[in-house]
Amino acid sequence: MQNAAFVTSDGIRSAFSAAMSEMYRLEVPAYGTLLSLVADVNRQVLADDRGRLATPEAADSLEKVSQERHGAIRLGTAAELAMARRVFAIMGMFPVGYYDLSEAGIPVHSTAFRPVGDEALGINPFRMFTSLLRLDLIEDRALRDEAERIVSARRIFSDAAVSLVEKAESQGGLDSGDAAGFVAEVVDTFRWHSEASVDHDLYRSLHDAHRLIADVVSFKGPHINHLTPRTLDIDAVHAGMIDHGMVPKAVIEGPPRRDCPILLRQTSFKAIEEAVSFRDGTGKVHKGSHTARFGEIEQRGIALTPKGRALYDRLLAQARLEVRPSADGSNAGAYRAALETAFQAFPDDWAAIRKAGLGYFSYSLGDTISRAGARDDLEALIAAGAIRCEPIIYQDFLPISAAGIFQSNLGDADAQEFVASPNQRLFEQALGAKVLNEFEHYAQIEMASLDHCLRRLERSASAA
Ligand code: OOG
Ligand code: NI
Repeated sequence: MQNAAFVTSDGIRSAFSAAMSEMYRLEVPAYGTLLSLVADVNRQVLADDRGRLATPEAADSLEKVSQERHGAIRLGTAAELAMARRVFAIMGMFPVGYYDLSEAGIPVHSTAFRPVGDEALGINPFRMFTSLLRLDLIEDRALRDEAERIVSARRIFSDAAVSLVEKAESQGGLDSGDAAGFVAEVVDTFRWHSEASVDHDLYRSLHDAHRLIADVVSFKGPHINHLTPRTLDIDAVHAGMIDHGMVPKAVIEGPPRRDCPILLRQTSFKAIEEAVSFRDGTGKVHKGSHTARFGEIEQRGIALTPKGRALYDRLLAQARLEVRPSADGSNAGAYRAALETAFQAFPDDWAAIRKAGLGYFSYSLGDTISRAGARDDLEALIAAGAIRCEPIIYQDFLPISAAGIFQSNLGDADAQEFVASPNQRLFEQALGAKVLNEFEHYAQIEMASLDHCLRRLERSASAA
């Protein structure tokens, strides 16, 4: 039983995401512009009642619909990742999924800390896409050692943050004063630093090894690199960005626009160039710049089963083989067409998706009471209106999309090749915990909802 004086973990997460949003709007004004564009488009969609078509989720209030759904940070060491896990646990966010980005030329592997369970997701779905730098992928030995030395020496979480984590863990929660202090300390961890912690020469070498390495190693802390509100019409927001002075990435990542949305579609405005000062050993200041922070939007659809996901992966690969989206957007139309053509092979009808075993659904009792209860009769029960089904929304991420988001914000020119080397075991060792397997998780939700319905029907059948 949680002490009544404690703030719930959902409450702490909500306060955290609101405070992050406020900080980011102040730090990156273009992000504030993006938020108002998203709110305008969402308002329009809800007014047109296209919302029901655009999203399988029931329409929430405009404010809730348009809230941030995720952010992203990049960490430098196993110790930082392990501490981040403890910090996020206090906000009811747990590591789900393993994403290997080395395959796409990005020297990181990642997870998403997120709320698990309908109730928590309903209160506030904020997730943090969290990447761990893989210095093992830097070829230059001396540079790798130096980068390692720098990140190992820094402390990204304040003493106050760490002691509040310990306090929360030992007493099982935080009262409102401590919770507010905790949120302030954690938000501070993800603040931007306009002074680099390395000199400009080292920054250049790190940058030449990979821009992402410079981004992680050159600063005192892991600045939040983007936040992502939810939109009900990603195509409209993408198109509207230009009119509002933002430079959108060339293409929307993920599946094409469909009647029955699947997985996740996302796009962003490109990272802005920000002034940074670098101090050398003699105290001389070099004025330079760094490009890392951007704003993103997302639109989610149904969670796919392994079978559905394999089909998605195959169709995406097919489209990308035909047209590889180029960074300057010159073939964006051709890419969109290739994507649409490829995805004609993916059923665009909820019943067909369900019957083919491509997506996860949650089952609930319908209005009609039926006497039947056997699992084989599921289709008959659905047809009779005794059982209703609804798509389960995908709450996770997609590695190829994530790579596209990383890439377009690192400067598209210098895409690099690494040997794909997923290493979930090493990642979990650093994290100090196992990540939840997202497919197993969705399957469990589906199964539990179905079991619940069938048991209720069986009971009412035997009572009749
Ligand atoms: C994370 C990029 C991945 C997403 O939405 O797929 C991501 C990063 O740039 O650090 O946030
Ligand atoms: Ni993102």
